[in-house]
Amino acid sequence: MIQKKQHSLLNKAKEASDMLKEHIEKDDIVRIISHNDADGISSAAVLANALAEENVQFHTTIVPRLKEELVNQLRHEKYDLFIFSDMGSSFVKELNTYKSDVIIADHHQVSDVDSESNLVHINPHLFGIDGSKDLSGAGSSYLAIRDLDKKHLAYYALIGAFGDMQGQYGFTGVNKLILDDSIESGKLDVHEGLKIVSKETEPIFKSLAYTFSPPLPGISGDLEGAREFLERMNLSYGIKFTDLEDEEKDLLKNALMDINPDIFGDCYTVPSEVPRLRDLEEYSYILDACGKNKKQGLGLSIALGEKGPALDTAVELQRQYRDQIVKGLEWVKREGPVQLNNIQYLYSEDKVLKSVMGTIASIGLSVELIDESKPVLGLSRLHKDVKVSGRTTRPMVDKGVDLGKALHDSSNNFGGQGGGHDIAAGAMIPYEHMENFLHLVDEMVEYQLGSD
Ligand SMILES: [Mn+2]
Repeated sequence: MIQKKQHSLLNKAKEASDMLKEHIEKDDIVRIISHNDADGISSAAVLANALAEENVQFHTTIVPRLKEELVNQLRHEKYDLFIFSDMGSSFVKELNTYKSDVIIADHHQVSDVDSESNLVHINPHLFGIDGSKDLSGAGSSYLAIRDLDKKHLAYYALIGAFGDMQGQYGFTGVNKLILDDSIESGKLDVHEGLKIVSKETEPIFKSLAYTFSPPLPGISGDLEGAREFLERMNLSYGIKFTDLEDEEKDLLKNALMDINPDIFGDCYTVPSEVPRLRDLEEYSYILDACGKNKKQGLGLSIALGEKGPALDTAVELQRQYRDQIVKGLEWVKREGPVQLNNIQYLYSEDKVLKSVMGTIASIGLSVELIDESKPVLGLSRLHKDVKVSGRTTRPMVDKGVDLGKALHDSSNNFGGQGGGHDIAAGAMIPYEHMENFLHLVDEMVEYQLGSD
């Protein structure tokens, strides 16, 4: 069954590769539109790298959200092929009416509009495959170029998967197939080790405090907690992990595994990359930091091979971003979320907190600063609107919670927009309706839990 679904998806992807080949032969310039998060930037990167290798020119735009306005504007641009990656699945109706060819390589929820002959739509949901854990946007994008003999680019799809929190507990489904491609290409190395970040670049207390997945309760996001933890073992917290003696590494490994056994496991590295980008999960965090700081172009240029000062700038953005998350988690620890009956939410007008609200909602949940028995919404006000990021846990989804649906329906009710996955979703709503919106989401989650 699973094999059959994958097979149908791969057939669809082959149609995209065939469409691409036609345009490559005609020397067309390809227009790429992608999303500004780590997955979206990785999606653009896998496509752009493939096109560059074929000596095809491309023009890329990376946006925070695909709006109808942009979709209607793009149709007037004189390109023969448009590729929408990590987005586009909700605009099949509009894209069907383009005069040019279109490829959508997405993994978000789909509407039930059939594609016209100018459009190839790659999306795991169309084939009964779960796009929240088995394939990312970058994965869909990779599938679109896979048939052009591009297995050496497969690791970008894994970076995207990490960006969408799909690889943290191992790769499954189509992601596993992509992992195998990547290993087969000789680019990727998989080995067991401690899954802590910046092992070669940061003092160890920071490596620990900046490790959010797997979560280390009491240490993740807590510089003080991380320092005390190391001091209790008489380990010097100021040196890098790679500078520890072997027996110190073992001591640390055992102590960390007592907190969370998942901290020791498969590490995915690309040895041919520069040290800072060698670990794929960390690569995704750097792209994420670029996107969050509206420097998506910088992220893309790094993924297209630019290093040196560009990478230094990105690493500095990552450093600032990590500091903001730590500040945010300290705030969560102090204040805690506001409780409704079936959901809880975080809201602040503080400029720094606002910018990381979705992230701290998600990390707060995983490091057990936030009670996981209720979905959490992170709310940040942007002028007249409020941006909502919702997160819950797999056990809550198993009990019936579907945040994508709850946020979609509730936001529509108040003139907003929303949607996403069952476990993670987002919305944009008018600020004036925030209170009512929250109560409606609360009721919907109650209904979802009760009706199961
Ligand atoms: Mn994505």
